Amino acid sequence: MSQVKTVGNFNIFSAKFVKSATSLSQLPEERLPQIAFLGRSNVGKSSLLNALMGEKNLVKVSSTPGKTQEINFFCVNDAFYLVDLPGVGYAKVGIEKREKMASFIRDYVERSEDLKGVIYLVDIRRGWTAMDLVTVEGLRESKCPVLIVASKKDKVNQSELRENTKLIQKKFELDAPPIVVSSLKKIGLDLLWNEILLSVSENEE
Ligand SMILES: Nc1nc2c(ncn2[C@@H]2O[C@H](COP(=O)(O)OP(=O)(O)O)[C@@H](O)[C@H]2O)c(=O)[nH]1
Ligand SMILES: [Mg+2]
Repeated sequence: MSQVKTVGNFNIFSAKFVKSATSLSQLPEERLPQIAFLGRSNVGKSSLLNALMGEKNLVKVSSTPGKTQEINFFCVNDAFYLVDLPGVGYAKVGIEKREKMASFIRDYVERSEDLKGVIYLVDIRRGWTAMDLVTVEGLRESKCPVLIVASKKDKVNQSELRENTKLIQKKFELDAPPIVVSSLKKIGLDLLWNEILLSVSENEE
């Protein structure tokens, strides 16, 4: 029953959906390090979580953008949580709901003591919006480690890849070019797992 999966160099003994939360009182009871995935709706957060965990449908990939309204927790190897956050700034859900979601995400980021970092996704082909820049700035201000990752590598050719990687590095003021991944083609998952494992093991007694 318990089949070990290997993604990149990382062995996954178990990957489970734990719970959905729509308020801070609903966070998982078990205290484990958390790594959260954030970015605009449709940028590929849920697909990336599935790819990282070697799953196809554990995380729901919605055909309706902006539908995920809750924070979903997935536990890997009974050791840490990967957290699927709702897409930021999706226009069609209405200003009130959007504000509510934004403040819930902000509260979660500021108050979750177990949050070790946020992986912020930007579509390599579509690039960023002002909303992305503001959100990342906000995370940095609240002292939350942010890793910018560019998604959907399979959608660009070599020259677009070079160009857009450079632009993202510059715009988000990164010391090094962002990791570029493709959930579809399973590219870059090894690099990303390395970063995640570093973050969840930091400050471990
Ligand atoms: N070509 C390509 N499409 C992707 C990739 N990752 C996600 N998608 C597609 O982008 C859409 C949004 O993906 P989803 O994971 O639901 O994004 P989320 O809203 O950020 O959770 C879906 O149609 C996915 O199939 C990728 O690496 N390559
Ligand atoms: Mg999603």
